[in-house]
Amino acid sequence: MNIEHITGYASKHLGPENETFAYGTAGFRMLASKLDPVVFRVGILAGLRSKALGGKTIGVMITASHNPPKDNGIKIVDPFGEMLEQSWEAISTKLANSHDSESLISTIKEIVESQKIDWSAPSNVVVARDSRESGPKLLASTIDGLKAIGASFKDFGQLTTPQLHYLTRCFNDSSFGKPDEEGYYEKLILSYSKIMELWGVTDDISITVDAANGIGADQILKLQKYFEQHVKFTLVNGSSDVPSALNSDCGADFVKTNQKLPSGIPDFEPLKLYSSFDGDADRVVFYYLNKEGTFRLLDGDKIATLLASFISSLLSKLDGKSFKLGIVQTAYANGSSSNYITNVLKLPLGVTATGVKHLHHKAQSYDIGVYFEANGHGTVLFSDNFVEALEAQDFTPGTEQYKAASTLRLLVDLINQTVGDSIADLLAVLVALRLGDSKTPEEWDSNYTDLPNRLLKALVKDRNQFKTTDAERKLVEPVGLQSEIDEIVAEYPGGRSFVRASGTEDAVRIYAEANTIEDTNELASRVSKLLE
Ligand code: 16G
Ligand code: ZN
Repeated sequence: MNIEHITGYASKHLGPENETFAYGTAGFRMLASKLDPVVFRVGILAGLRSKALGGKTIGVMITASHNPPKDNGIKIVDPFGEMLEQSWEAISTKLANSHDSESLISTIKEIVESQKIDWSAPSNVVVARDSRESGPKLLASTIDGLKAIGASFKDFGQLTTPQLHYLTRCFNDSSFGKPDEEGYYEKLILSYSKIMELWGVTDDISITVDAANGIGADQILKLQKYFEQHVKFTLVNGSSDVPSALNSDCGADFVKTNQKLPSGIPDFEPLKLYSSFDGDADRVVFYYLNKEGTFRLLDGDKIATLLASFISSLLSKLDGKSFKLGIVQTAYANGSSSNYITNVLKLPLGVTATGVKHLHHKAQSYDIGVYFEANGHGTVLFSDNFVEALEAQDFTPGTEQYKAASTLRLLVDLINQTVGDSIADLLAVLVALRLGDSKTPEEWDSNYTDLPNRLLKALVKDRNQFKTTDAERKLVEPVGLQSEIDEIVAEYPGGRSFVRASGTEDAVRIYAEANTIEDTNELASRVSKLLE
């Protein structure tokens, strides 16, 4: 370890004296102006993580997703494209808070020792960023961290978050795909066009994409070149070069939170399908105007049920072979969607705490695990067992069984296996609509009707006092609060409400749903009064 070399770089990225950073649900995320010392240390950490794994490639993504343009963030991606292993979150937090050179060196030494890192081991890192104005400078500081410990790195410039996850996986597992941006698009077009060919679909499908004025816009334009003969994308809110426009009155988070149309769609046509990505294109939601001209949202819950029904119908054709298909949601899933999954689709339903890593982990317990957060982040995971069984299938070409098995095998390639991906999910939804039972946005929407719901935010003195159990659906602390919530909820037919501390903001969130809008609003406001 060349201490002088490290401290030379560190002197350019000293941390603030009285600030504490924490690796949260989505890595480190805050005002971009505060991030320089943090990203430098994350660069070091990514290098160390790679050394600890004998030189496996680690990913680093600079993004603040749906957050405002003045924010930014950074997160680390593990070799198989998953979120950083949990035990390393505490290690990252420790390093991020080692503000001066001396404490930085001693924390590095501590990590090397506790993780039994061989300093001479190779270290490989891939980095990318979204379209934010603060990105280039923060990327340069991250690279300083990598250089400080002599890590090898490859800078992919601007990518969506799921593209960076894809690349990280490819570098460690060549069977996953070609480790460059082109490889990502090629994998999508190949699987999509083969599915459509199998089913004899020759007509074009058209879809409008609101790209939140983020990196998704650039990538949709590149994608269009590959999909020329299959899907016609109409891009709106595509100004990724106007930093102040990012996520502003548009994008998946805006549409889901406000349950209304984004700005920027000039001629909104009834009964046509529209979609919105978030700023780093790892979330997608859909919507349409019904005949009466009312806005109808098709959120993550609706995506999960659409994809699960389609997959379930394919599985039912593989006679003689049975596989376990399950859905994973969080407490924010609409109660109607959960009832539909259990009572109509009759599929096992898992509920986990908020945050992709929890859902992803639970989804891995099924042969096929469909997981989506209501906000539109999610994917479908196919287990190795299942893929092997599909590859070994010997159905006669041309039969229904053959078509079903081949479609399932191609879906494994189409749907991003590492993380939720707006582009891949969009294509999977288009496939499910074209080939499944629900053909139109209205038919898709009519599977179940969402219960009215409300999400409020409360500022409290110390959000860490709010401790939950049962996948965040019940408070254990502050003691007594849950029974007060239960008493209020019991007064409302179809009522459900829960309170949890946000993992990304200094606030507590209150969710409520009930059979009527009036009841929902009243329930939400009475529960939030308990927090005053
Ligand atoms: C993060 C999570 C997202 C979750 C959100 C909840 C990842 C990659 N992202 O953005 O899945 O919905 O946090 O935010 O895990 P909250 O804790 O502030 O409610
Ligand atoms: Zn995002």
